[in-house]
Amino acid sequence: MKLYDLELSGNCYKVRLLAALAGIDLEIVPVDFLDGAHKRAPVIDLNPFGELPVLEDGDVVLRDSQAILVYLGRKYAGNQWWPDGAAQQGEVMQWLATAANEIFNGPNAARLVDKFGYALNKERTIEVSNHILPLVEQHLQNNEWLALGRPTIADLAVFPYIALGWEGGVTLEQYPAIQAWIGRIKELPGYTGMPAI
Ligand SMILES: N[C@@H](CCC(=O)N[C@@H](CS)C(=O)NCC(=O)O)C(=O)O
Repeated sequence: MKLYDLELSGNCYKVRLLAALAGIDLEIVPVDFLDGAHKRAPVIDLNPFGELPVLEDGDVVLRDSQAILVYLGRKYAGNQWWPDGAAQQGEVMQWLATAANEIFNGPNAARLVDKFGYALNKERTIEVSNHILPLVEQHLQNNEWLALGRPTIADLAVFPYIALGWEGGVTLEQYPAIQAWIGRIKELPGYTGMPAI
């Protein structure tokens, strides 16, 4: 099973992290992102959106880190990381949506501006971050994990760009419960990091 990967991408890291924690074998295929290799064949043929990560598992080809977490969790990790029940899936899913919306447009986008020079509205990235981080903090003041009272792919989807936000000027001093949660994630057996986390 191949993961078309960029080491500095938090979206790719989510997938590498689940694989490490759940003992899933991944062949990492590094993509020369700076040279635009994700916009050319063969990667663009696998993902016409021109984005990483992309997972190739035999005939199954998937884009989007959240979708890949669901697939790997369901297919290769029992129901520990992605649960079976409808209510439980909904509970996890609401955080996957948060990862793809507020976290993507907040801390992730702030980092894209500062670290990679993307021409995005930096002020807006800070506004979005200042909206979502207090909500995550409030949730984690009363819960050890984002969903189901245990580590799930909800945590793996939301955590990377919150932890990387400092590279975009989004720091966590005001958020002790988030800091403690990041500490708990780092203690999970099999945990692996990425540059800047
Ligand atoms: N919703 C996608 C977003 C993926 C995404 O934005 N990936 C970035 C790298 S982290 C990318 O490939 N961007 C394309 C570009 O900037 O040219 C996911 O969660 O995987």
